[in-house]
Amino acid sequence: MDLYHAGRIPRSIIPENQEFPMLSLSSRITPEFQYYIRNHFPYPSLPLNDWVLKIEGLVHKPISLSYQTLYQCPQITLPVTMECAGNKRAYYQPKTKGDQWEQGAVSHALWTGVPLRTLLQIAGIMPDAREVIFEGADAGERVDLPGMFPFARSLPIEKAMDPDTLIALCMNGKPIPYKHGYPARLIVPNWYGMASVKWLSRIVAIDHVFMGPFQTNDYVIYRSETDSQRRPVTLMKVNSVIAQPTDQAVVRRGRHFITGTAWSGHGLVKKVQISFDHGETWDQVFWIDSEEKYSWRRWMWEWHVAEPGTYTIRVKATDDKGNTQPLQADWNVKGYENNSIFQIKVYVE
Ligand SMILES: Nc1nc2c(c(=O)[nH]1)N[C@H]1C(S)=C(S)[C@@H](COP(=O)(O)O)O[C@H]1N2
Ligand SMILES: [Mo]
Repeated sequence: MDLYHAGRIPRSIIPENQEFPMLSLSSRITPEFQYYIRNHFPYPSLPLNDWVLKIEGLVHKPISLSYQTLYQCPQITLPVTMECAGNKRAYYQPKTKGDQWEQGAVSHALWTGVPLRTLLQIAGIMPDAREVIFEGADAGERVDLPGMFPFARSLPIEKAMDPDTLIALCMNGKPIPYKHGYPARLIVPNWYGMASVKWLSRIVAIDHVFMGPFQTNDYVIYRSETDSQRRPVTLMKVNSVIAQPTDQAVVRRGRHFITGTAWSGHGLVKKVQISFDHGETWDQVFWIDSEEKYSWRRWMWEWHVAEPGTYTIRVKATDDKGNTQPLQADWNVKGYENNSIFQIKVYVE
């Protein structure tokens, strides 16, 4: 396996935020010790003996599920690439407020759990339910509003009833690590990570639009404070990264492997292209991984370079809906959804 066990890259200490060390991308599945971590609050303390998952609101029979009961429900396993909406924020010009994530606020794991839909059906979801709220056990203050808030997010009822929206209990075949949401977290394939609420404690079906601050203040795209065209962050945009070599690397003439990965929340990744001439011509890279729903695909390019000089390498991904990475992503106040074409400079000596 890995020769070099690079750990996560810290972005903030409390709350704990850490990147996946993209440079050491060596397996499709991110090992637990490298999977990125994104928290809004300090970790909650959750004694498992007392833990139950409540399902209430617009349901005929509100229920409280113990860990054991959940575990006994039929489960499925899905590979899911999860990216934080703030990934690559550090590359926006002008810079925006918030943790300066480079390219590692993204990871890939196998998640095993009970389809949420099964549980909503057991509780008897009512026909007038429009959204479902998911509340985490972590809570704290915000700088922009008075009071205490739990981390809570909602999904439209259609996404909540999608057979692949999971109440996950296991990550990579083991109970979910504490930092990733033990005992149970939501997994919303194809959506940016904020939707996948960790340390789930309560699920509430409602007939209106949820207005919690993690729904209406954060994870909203707007281009200025007065922008009237606001929209919520939902599906992950098509995106890619170059894992190796690193930007500004100095290498010898000869043969080098350029490697990376690509994903899209809108569909399957169909193409990753590489350019050495400022985007004039593009070549299709070679796949390391197969095409798989909800999954990133690693790729590589064997680069033979005979001439010393400065080389600019660009990579862009395209999905099966025809979405492709733009030269310049849509800048927005909160610095979300940066999927600009990735570019590095390499010096050959
Ligand atoms: N309860 C809770 N769930 C949460 C968060 C949080 O702060 N609290 N952060 C969200 C965000 S913004 C992301 S990107 C993912 C990160 O999941 P991870 O820490 O397992 O990588 O969790 C989401 N779920
Ligand atoms: Mo996130």
